[in-house]
Order: sequence, then C-alpha cells, then structure tokens
Amino acid sequence: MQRCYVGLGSNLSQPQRQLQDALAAMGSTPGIRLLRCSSFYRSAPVGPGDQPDYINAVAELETALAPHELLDRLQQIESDQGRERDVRWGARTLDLDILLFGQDTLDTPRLQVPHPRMGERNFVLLPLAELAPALVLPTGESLAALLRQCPSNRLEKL
Ligand code: A4P
Ligand code: MG
Repeated sequence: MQRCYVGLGSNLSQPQRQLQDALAAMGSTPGIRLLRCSSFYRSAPVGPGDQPDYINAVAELETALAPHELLDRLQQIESDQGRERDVRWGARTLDLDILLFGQDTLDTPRLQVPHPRMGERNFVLLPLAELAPALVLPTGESLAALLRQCPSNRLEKL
C-alpha cells in the first residue's frame, strides 16, 4: 500500500459537484482507500484566456494500484465526468493530478511524480499542508519551504 496525494481541480459545470463526484468515484474504486480530503478552495485561474475561477482541493489516499494504474483510473474518472482534452491549461470539468506517490520519483512520458508544477501553485500547496503540514518531498524539500517560495495568487478557503 502506498500513501498518495491527488490534486483535484474544476472550473466548469458546477465545480464543487465535480469534486464531490470525483471523490466518491475514487473512494469506490477497488484498490483505492480514500482517507481524507482538504477543504475546498476557490482559486484564480492559471493559464490562457478568460476562464472562470477554479475550485481546488487535495485528497489523501492509500492505494494498492501501481502508479500508472492509478493514473489510468484517474483519467477514466475525468472522462466519465465529461472532461475533454483540448487546450492545455484550458478550462475543464475535472483535472485529477497525482501530486505524490509515497516517496517515489517517476519520470516517464505519461507520468511525472512529484507533479512538476506543484511547487508553483498555492492552490495545491495550501490544501496539501492542511493534510500533511510536516511533509517532506522525495526531493528532500519540505512542504513548508515550498510554501514560503510559492507565488501567492488569489486563493480563498471555502
Ligand atoms: N501527467 C504527467 N504527470 C502527471 C501526474 N503526476 N498526474 C500527464 C496526472 N497526469 C500527469 O494532463 C496532460 C498529461 O499529463 C496527462 O495525459 C498525463 O499523462 P491533462 O490533465 O490531460 O492536461 P492538462 O491538465 O491541461 O495539462 P497539465 O500539464 O497536466 O496541466 P496542469 O499542470 O494539471 O494544470 N488554475 C487553477 N487555479 N487551478 C487549477 O487546478 N489547473 C491547470 C492544469 C491550469 N490552471 C489551473 C489549474
Ligand atoms: Mg492535469
């Protein structure tokens, strides 16, 4: 069993509902045990064009799946919830990112862990810090140090 953190984000089609549905889908997946979820946050969009605000959260889970199996399942949940992949960083009904997978480091074409952009994103780091304030990444960096260096974009805890 590995302890993982998954970032959830949505800015279309009732974002809070999208996150609730994704949590239920993860929790009912064989091989995944949903342990906790952070508060939900409203965040300023990072990316192209004029997009609605996002709702973001981080979930803590335990899984018997291999990293790529977990990614397959998360992508299936995204497409079940109507995600269409077109514009990179564009508006989306649901984005599920593997932030951390135990202390593993992965760098394959389909999967990079820790998530390469998590350190620049307060909408990832703050909810993660709610769940695991003393966390240290496999890189040796502490979550607290990442938080101190992270740009402070508009973020509101709901
Ligand atoms: N991939 C590689 N590593 C991972 C990982 N650790 N977890 C690959 C999940 N996927 C990973 O992702 C593209 C490919 O990344 C996947 O096919 C997978 O093999 P995607 O979800 O299809 O596309 P994307 O999300 O548009 O691109 P990307 O690069 O993943 O974007 P990000 O970094 O996820 O950013 N602003 C706010 N406020 N809140 C947000 O949640 N999210 C994004 C998306 C942009 N702006 C945002 C937010
Ligand atoms: Mg993504």
